[in-house]
Amino acid sequence: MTQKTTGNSRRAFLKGAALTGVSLAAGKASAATPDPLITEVQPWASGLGDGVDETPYGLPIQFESDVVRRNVEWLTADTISSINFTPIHALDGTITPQGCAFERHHSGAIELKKEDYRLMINGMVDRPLIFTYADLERFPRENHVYFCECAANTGMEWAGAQLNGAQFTHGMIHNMEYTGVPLRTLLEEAGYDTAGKWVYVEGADASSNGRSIPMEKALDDVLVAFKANGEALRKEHGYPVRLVVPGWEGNMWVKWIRRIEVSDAPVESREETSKYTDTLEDGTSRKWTWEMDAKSVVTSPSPQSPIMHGKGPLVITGLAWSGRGAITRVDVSKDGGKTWETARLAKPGEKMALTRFYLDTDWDGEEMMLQSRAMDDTGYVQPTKSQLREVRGLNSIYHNNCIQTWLVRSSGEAENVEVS
Ligand SMILES: Nc1nc2c(c(=O)[nH]1)N[C@H]1C(S)=C(S)[C@@H](COP(=O)(O)O)O[C@H]1N2
Ligand SMILES: [Mo]
Repeated sequence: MTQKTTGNSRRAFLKGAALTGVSLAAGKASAATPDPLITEVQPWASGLGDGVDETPYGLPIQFESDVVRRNVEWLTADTISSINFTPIHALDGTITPQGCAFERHHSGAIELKKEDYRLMINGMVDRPLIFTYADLERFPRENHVYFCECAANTGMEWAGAQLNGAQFTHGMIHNMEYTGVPLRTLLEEAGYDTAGKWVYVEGADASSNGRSIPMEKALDDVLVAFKANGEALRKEHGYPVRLVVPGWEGNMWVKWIRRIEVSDAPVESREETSKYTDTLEDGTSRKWTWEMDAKSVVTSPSPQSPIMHGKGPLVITGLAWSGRGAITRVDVSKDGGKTWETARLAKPGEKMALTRFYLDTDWDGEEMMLQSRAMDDTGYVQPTKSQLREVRGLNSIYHNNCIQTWLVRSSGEAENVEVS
């Protein structure tokens, strides 16, 4: 037997709920009509539920089975060198469960046992070293929450509104609490040469996904992480060990990390030349665009999360983040950027982590052009699409952090549209 929530019961609940700040104009109806969900004994109260060991490792209840990663088939030739998207339209808070956090692989997700895991540090060091997984666990560790955003997130939207859903336009992002050892600690253990201005990091998968990272960043906040949200990394996120490079493009977060070489020059690998550079209007390309600029998106209402309840109290919510610091303010517009209201941040913004914002509002049932605009503690303001195009032209893919617009119709349905 399946559980059903009727419109009636939700209204009844809203009637009884003490909400502040908004008047519940929409929550009238029912009380006179008896609600069988209240007045009759239901099947789930007439017998016993599952015992404690029914699912030794739990999964979401069946009614939530549509809250999953999804890919866009035409984007890539196969699923091995491909990407899928976090269902951000259906999540709340800021922590992304590993089970639905987007995946990006260049040669598939590999299966690597802890026993077979090795991490080598070589190059300009006093003592080239090889660490086992057990070795890494003996260094002092830290916990930090950071977002990881693929530089290609929102990349398909450069020329015009394309994908119909926040999951697809903005879902190449996840935000987890990582446990790991600062890379600095391991570099010090190896005795890095101060003339070494770069480290080259590579993974154990066939693609290796090698990237050059300036030594200054390597010594600052980069983590060699082995836990995410309290548990072991999932295979698809780099089990048993991945690099965490706070605020910088996802491509540098090398999974299944196996080697770190200290050098005096960058390698200029495939991933930092032919890929992950930004072609400008005159045909030249920007490189070393590591930081992810401040960005935000309304996650609900949005095309996959339409308004179902008609006019009246409406919670508009979304996510904001900046690779350069903490989010200080998010504004929401209902009229395509003509006027703005300042949203409520669920918690003060934290450096290089997702921030949840809410605008608790009363919807008049009229069409809206919903936008959000993030600001960070460097004073940076998220640009409009035309502001971004003025600087970057139309040839770019990566690092598209422009303001997103959802057209919300009076029916409550929403659609991806462009307001430049
Ligand atoms: N070894 C290795 N590391 C990798 C990749 C890869 O294919 N191989 N993909 C990179 C890219 S492009 C991104 S955006 C992030 C994605 O991390 P996720 O799969 O945990 O979401 O991992 C990066 N690290
Ligand atoms: Mo990426």
